Amino acid sequence: MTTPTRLPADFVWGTATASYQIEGAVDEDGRGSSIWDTFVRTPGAISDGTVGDVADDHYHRYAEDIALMASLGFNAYRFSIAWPRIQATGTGPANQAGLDFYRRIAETCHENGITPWATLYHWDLPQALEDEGGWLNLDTAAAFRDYAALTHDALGDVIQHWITLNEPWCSAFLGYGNGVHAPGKQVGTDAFKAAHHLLLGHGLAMNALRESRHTDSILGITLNLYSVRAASDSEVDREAARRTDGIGNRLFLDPVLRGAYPSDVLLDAGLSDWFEERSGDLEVIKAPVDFMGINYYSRHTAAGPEDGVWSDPSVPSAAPGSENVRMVDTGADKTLMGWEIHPDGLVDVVAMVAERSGDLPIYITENGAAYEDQLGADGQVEDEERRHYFELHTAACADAVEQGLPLKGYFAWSFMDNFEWAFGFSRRFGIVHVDYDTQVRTVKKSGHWFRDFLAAQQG
Ligand code: GBH
Repeated sequence: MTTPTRLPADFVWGTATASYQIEGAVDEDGRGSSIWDTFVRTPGAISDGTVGDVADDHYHRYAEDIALMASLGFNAYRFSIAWPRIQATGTGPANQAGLDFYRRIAETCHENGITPWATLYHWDLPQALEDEGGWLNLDTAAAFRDYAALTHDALGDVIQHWITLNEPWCSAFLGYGNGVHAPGKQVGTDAFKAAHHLLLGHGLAMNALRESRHTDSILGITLNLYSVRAASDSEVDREAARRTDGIGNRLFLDPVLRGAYPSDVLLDAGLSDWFEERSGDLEVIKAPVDFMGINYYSRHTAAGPEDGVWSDPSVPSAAPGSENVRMVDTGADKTLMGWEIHPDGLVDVVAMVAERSGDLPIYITENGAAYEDQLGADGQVEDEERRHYFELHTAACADAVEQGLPLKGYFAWSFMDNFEWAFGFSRRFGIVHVDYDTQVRTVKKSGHWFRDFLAAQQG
């Protein structure tokens, strides 16, 4: 892009966070424990051995945090609601103190001219539900519907935008496939069943929210999508790309938007019969959404097994059925996560969704980069690489809009440094630096860049 990026005046510009990554206060006001409270105490689960008990202490500092995002010029804030704050054990009546906290967040947003976007599930399942099988248990889908309905009923007057699930691929395949995320289980192809129960929970919640008294709510789901291509034209590499696209994209997009599972994916996993018996659930899963959310970070270049032999899909992996898929290093620049920087992939995934959903509004609900940040002696964080990443990806948003794709907004991940799941505090994604000893927030160069960029959008 040579011309400065300029998007429509009504384009949504936000930042995003998630409850367990920022809130802390894990024992306050009746919050129950979640699978992440348990998982972080499993030896070896978190690379730096840290836990999210305090994190960014956002539970107590939300007002200054929201004021800071407003001062940078953002007009939306995507946060998540911790299920165990609303229902300590995942079922039963709502905990008023939990609801009150999120009402304060929403009201503080409004006072600051920011539109609140609530995600109902960003991975912190109540531990009591995991004890009953978690997402492997069909009942969890109904429990999620009940939780979603009572939360939306209580807060629908101050929150209009709702996202049911964040990245069900991660919950299913990192939580129950390779076990890198909570609850840390490795159940082989049963991880596909977790995916189905998550999607069913989404559909049940969609229907419940749709029927509620808050008829002006705007409802959607967030998927992490893969911009995938084959490493070469060889049959085995094209097969690798098909499998990656199948599990990473089509397994979630097709049921939500077309009411059907991709048959090749079920066949790979040897689960066609299991899914056939549950095909009635697809009526629920395809409940119409008002928008689609996409979390986009990177492109994946897939190659197949060198010997051309596909292994048994019951071997634990992030994506059962794709054990032998190798992600090839193309030599492109990468972030500290090792994720390739490929801004055009953002346009690819928006186009992938638009192809299935027509004119439905699409939002990038997360996009961002981890880098090693140093707080300078002068109190500056010179995160030029992150600034550049955001410059490239906001320009890609402009490209998507220019191409006529229905992209309506963008949320930077993340507002501030936070607990990066299996990496603990060792990876920073914030446009605001957090000193975990003092809880002092310092706007990074990337944050200042956003402030100027957003001001120019208005000018
Ligand atoms: C998001 O997940 C989360 O929603 C957010 O909470 C988190 O902090 C943020 O990203 C940063 O990690 O195939 O080996 O290349 C993103 C999860 C990351 C899942 C990339 C798929 C591919 C790993 N995605 N990952 S690999």
